[in-house]
Amino acid sequence: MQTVRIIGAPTDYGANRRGVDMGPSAIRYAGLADQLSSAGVDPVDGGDLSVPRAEERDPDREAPPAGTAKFLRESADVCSRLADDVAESLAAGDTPLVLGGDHSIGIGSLNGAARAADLGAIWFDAHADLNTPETSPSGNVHGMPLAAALGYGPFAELDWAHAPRFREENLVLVGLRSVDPAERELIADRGISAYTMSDIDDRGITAVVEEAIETATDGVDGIHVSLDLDWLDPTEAPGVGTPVRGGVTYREAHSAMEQVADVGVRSMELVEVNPTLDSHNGTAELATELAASAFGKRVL
Ligand code: 4U7
Ligand code: MN
Ligand code: MN
Ligand code: MN
Repeated sequence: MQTVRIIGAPTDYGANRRGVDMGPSAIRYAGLADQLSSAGVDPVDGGDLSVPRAEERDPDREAPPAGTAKFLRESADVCSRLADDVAESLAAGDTPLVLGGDHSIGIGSLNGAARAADLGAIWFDAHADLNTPETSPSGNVHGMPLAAALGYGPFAELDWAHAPRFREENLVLVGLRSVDPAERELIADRGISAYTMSDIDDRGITAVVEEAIETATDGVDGIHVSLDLDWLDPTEAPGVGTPVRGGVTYREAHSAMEQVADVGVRSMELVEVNPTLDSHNGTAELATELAASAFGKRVL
């Protein structure tokens, strides 16, 4: 039986507001272990990484100098430990499931995954997360993980974050509807595979995800799935810090996760669940259901 190793990364250093650090608790409380068991995998909970509270760290977080990232050092510290845990769990033959926390932790999970296996990645998100401190309109690191994973920006210079990295050709963004000018330029210049909500409108979720899987898996051993809950429409997932109208529906999200399950998910993260903005823990619950679909849960 496939062992899914749950790793909590309760950060909110990278987000635009507090509360997303409660994500791992909320997702567990919503029944993650039972959902995974019902998907036919064996969940093993490795607990949470220890993450000092933001207030203890940087009273100036609201006003960082332009062109810098808020909590860069703190984010890098968590990500370096997370990368070790992800790499270790893959090396042991397990499937890491990282619970965020804000999406800055993607820097750690992608780095750890790339160290231990040759993978592609599908980034399900309303946003491109391709900023660097120089291009970011906000200074928030949760808008930078994909750029960092590809070697852009200051994270790439950290000792632990050196290559191996994900290859740009095996990286696919799905569901975009909020992209900053510099991100748009990077996608065009580098020819990064990206599907907007309009592509999903035109072609349907199944065709888009099928193509995304083909690209992500081309020449590698499997995929990492990064699921930012703001990928879904805010009516389905209100408990996120940066909601954007016009996201995928509940059924489209499940359908996409069922498709990735068919090729096999080697590594996954569920990020950006913010319980302080949620309604009756519904977004956390949705995250558990989508994880179950991604690990093979079926009705019949
Ligand atoms: B998330 C943003 F400007 N692009 O960089 C930024 F719109 O992990 C949002 O996808 C980033 O939720 C959202 O701050 C990061 C903004
Ligand atoms: Mn994101
Ligand atoms: Mn997002
Ligand atoms: Mn967000």
